[in-house]
Amino acid sequence: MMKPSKLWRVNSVVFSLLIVGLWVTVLAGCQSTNQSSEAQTSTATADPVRKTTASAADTTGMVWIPGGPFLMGADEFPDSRPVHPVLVTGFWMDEHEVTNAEFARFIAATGYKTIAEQIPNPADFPGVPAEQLVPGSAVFAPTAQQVSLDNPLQWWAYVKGADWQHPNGPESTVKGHENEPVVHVSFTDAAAYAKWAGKRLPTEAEWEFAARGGKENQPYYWGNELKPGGKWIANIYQGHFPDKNTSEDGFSGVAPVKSFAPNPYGLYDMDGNVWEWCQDFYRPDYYAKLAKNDPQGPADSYDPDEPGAVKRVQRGGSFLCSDDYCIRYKAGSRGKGEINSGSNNLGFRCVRDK
Ligand SMILES: [Ca+2]
Repeated sequence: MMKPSKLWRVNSVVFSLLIVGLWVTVLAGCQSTNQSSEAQTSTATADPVRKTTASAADTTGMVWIPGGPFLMGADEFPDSRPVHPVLVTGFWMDEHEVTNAEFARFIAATGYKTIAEQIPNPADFPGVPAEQLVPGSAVFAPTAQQVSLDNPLQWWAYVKGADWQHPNGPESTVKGHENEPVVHVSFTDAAAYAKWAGKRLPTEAEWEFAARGGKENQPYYWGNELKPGGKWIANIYQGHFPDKNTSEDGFSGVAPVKSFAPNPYGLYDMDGNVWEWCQDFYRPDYYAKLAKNDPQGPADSYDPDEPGAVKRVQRGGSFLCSDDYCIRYKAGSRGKGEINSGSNNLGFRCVRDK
């Protein structure tokens, strides 16, 4: 599967698709996204972030990840090669993805407005008529029949009024879904939450170390088999993408956190459910640097598929991942997304230093 990018909306002025405000996606992994540069967004979020209210020492709902050496990466994907030795210092990590209930507390305390709730800045979308610059976000919709998998706009739509409180559009709600992961959060939004909570987003190396759960490298974070013992153990996609989701794992969309068993560290849903933001900039060539001790990622981002976009790493895949299409839920694989874009399969969790 792939991810939509609001930025694409800008670039696709030449396409009539723009008229309906669709975002696009990029490569062969599921990713999501939208508009402008980091510098532009820091302005938008400066105020809400200043109110930091959470206790600096509170590790409630977090688990201690001991740290240590591991082999990072996967040979299967060009941007996760080479597999190389990395040493990670111990840290605390949220045991599950940030939920709607948790995010609601952040909003109530700060009045923060997510990117999806803001009117896109016309300067970021030259040539797009003002009436099309409406708040919204990318929502997956299954196609009516089998389609070729080369155009994500067939199953991703830019939906006016879709945001974290309205995951599927203005008529939808998170009421009754408090325990599900918050979605439609951009990197900018996730970073603002983390700062408020006295936490931070994980580095890509921390995330992968935690997801591996102390086990040696295997195709899946949970082991060698996709479906050990005939049982689905993560919320991914079954059936035929993107037209027929058989939901054999029990969920066609997001699952409440802790619906599946935790990994050896006590972490839930490191695989599937929703993509999770990491703090590192994305570059496909970063692993060639062989950064060893607590890698922090490259100094800037570059994605040849969308060279003008500032992107950060995403990890873990989502409920839309399968071996049919988006296989980026597999161990060591990487995702990426433009920093101001969100979608209904993208969330995050936080970490805290000792
Ligand atoms: Ca599922």
